[in-house]
Amino acid sequence: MHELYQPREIEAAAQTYWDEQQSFVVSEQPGKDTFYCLSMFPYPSGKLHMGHVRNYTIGDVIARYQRMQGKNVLQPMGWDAFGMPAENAAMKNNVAPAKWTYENIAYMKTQLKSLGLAIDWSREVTTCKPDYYRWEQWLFTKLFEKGVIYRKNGTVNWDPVDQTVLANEQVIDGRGWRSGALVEKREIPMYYFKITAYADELLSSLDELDGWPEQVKTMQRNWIGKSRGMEVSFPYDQASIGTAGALKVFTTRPDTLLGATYVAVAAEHPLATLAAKGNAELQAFIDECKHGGVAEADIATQEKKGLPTPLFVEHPLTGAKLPVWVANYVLMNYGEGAVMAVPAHDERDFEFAHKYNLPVKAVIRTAAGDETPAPWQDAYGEHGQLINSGEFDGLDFAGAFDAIEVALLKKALGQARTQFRLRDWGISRQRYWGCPIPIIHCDSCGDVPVPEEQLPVVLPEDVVPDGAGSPLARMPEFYSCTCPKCGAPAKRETDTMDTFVESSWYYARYASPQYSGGLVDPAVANHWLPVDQYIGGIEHAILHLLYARFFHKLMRDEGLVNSNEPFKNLLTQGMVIAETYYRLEANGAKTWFNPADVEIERDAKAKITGAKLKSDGLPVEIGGTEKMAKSKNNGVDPQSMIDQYGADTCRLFMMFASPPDMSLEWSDSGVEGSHRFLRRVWRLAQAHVSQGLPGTLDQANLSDGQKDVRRAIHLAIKQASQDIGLHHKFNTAIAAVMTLMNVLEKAAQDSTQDRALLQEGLETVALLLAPITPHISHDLWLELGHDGAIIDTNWPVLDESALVLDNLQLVVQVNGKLRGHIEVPATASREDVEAAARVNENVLRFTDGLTIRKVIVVPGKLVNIVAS
Ligand code: ANZ
Ligand code: ZN
Repeated sequence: MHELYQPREIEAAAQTYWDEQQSFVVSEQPGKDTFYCLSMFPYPSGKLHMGHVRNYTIGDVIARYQRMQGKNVLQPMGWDAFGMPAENAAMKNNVAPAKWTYENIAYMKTQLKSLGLAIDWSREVTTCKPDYYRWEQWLFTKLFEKGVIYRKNGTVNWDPVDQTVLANEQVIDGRGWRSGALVEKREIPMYYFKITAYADELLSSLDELDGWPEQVKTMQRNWIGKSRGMEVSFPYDQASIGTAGALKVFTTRPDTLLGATYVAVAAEHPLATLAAKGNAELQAFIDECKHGGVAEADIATQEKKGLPTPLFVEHPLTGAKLPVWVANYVLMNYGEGAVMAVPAHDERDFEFAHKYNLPVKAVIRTAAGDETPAPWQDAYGEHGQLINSGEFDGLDFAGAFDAIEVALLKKALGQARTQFRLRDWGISRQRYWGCPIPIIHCDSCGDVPVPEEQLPVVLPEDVVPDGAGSPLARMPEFYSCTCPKCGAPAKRETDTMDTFVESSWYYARYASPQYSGGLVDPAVANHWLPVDQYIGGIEHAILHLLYARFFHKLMRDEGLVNSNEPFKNLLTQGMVIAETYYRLEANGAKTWFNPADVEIERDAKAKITGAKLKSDGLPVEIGGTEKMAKSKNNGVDPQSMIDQYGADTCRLFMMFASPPDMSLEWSDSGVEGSHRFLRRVWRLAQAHVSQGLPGTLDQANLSDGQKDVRRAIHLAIKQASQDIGLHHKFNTAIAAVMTLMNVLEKAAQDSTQDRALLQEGLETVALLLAPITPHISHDLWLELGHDGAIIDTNWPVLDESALVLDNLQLVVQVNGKLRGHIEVPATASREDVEAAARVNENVLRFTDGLTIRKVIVVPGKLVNIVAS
């Protein structure tokens, strides 16, 4: 054993051993408990960042711990390899996205391997490879035939200069991110997954996910947004509209029906189109509404604007004529694309009515009891008793809901309806680097799914996009084809799928990654699924997790899996944050400096007084800690840390610095501290091993001091087992091992018993650290004389008897005041304890001259002597 801890050497040796033994390659073993541990797979952006390292270390600690519990553990890894960054990099560097992506994957794989993750690499999946996406296309055709996927016109962001569709995040302040052109809304045919058909189940089965953070479930519930309301029809005023008919609206507040003072429709609504005929001003407004992003957040915050029309509708209960407005706050693809406006009780309507001087009629009594508070300062949005509503006056929300439904039903002008905020999932992207949509357009047969034997529709990999629309749409060699039904010349779809589609089912593919008979081999998939532990960033709390849950149900309904939910337990890891440093430039902009290039200045008490740039020695401002990000230049490259200290130090620091679900602050001194701790472990083990290994411990004959050491060993086992196994609190588990190390370093090493005890202690340290710092543990285990590898060893078993104390320390009080301590045998009777307390010298002193009235013994804790 080397005298010094040399991580580079021992890490290489451990990794070579695992590779040669194929230690992490797993197969189905009937009868053995399985544990499927999955970390969200990375996008191959170039190199690992700290967030990845944290995510994968957490997953690895859990996987290795479960393996030590004797379970058959599956921990796979792959690449979420399609997506826009590859296209952007391609344009910048003039390389094909495929080449860029595959090179990144190769590099990042070596990085992941250097972390020593217990991954079954034989199951690696890469979503941009045809052997992966062919199954996505296969499922697509099945779902298209079933009607779960359909095609209809959808609204997209259109960049008129770049002639391309933009994702919401590419629209910045209403303009295209590259061209700066004003973005337009455009209607184009798109494919949709009918996720709304599963809305109810996606909502209700959240209740079964006990192993998910409450916060994530709440976010999903809000996203799905179930609301019970009523659809209400406002008959057309034929004089102004010209035809018979009715304007349908959806409202969650039918109790406010008598407070409706106007109706408003979306710019795309047919009544808006009708009113705009021959009305240039209105047409211009409608066109303006079609500009700007389609993101909901933009719509919620934009200034409310509208124009009146000459059209009127009739109130369904009173027959009063209400004007029809066109308003930018009404969304076409929500509810009915029209609202009944109740300014007194709806925030948006209030703001609008205020601006355009529309009447406000209060129909709900406020909590303060106001009937007609005027002037109104704001809408009153709470539920309450009805007023100014004729026969409905005095009813509460529920009563009014039902009574108004009855009244509307009688006139066939309304009925209760449940509606979801969730929209169908539009998956068409007019981009190159994605999975081709397997549809062929034929003039006579329509949209024909590509037959199974013609799959996959392979994406050509040698294309360099130029940013102006999809290159596929300009490649006849890609899109020219014949119709599978009639054989006539036809055109292949050139849109690709949203990359969220690939990440919605990869976890299932890992079960049988090479299976060529289908998307999954159902028997094998059911052996492993659902995932026992899923780990990833909170940024995926909504979309990715919702889509994956949806896909699981789709796969279930195709007979591919038999569970209802994909992820039993979810751990959302916190952010990695670091200090930021900047200088204010003359133009007001900030230049950010990387922490590695900055030197901290401290006063005598080590308090930070300032910082300066290493290169020029001049001061920089300290900007506070923030999430590691390119924009603030505060990222620390994990590779440089691994190169300098080794993977184990890196892993130990990440797990020790904070619990996994909290944010982790980067600290150089924390890394150094972790490294020092591993060196201490090494030093103690080296000193021990160099004297030859001791014989077995004679447990029956331990001195008091030796019993204390053994108790420390088993206390550490107890603590670490609870912390890792039950709570995922790796930081406190590590603290328990550190406490044990303090004891072991001070323990006597004279007798053979002492040395046998230290052997048990060091073995325990190696085992408890094995999930966290697997390389050093691997080496120590061999040095401590074991033939087998620690990776095949079980987690240490707690010896309860070692925790039992021979003697107990009790607190002694006189009249409730602490007056001393006594040590008594753990087996002492109440009488013995009382007797020992009575003769304690402090007790004698404080009861001198008094009569002892009562002695209270709380076993194992204290004795209180009441004297007066
Ligand atoms: C009248 C009313 C009175 C409303 C009131 C609210 C408060 P959730 O809960 O999200 O489902 N709404 C309906 N369709 C809309 C559309 N296409 N664009 C914009 N807003 C629309 O919201 C339902 C409420 O959102 C509906 O109830 C409607 O306004 C509005 F005191 O109707 B309410
Ligand atoms: Zn045809």
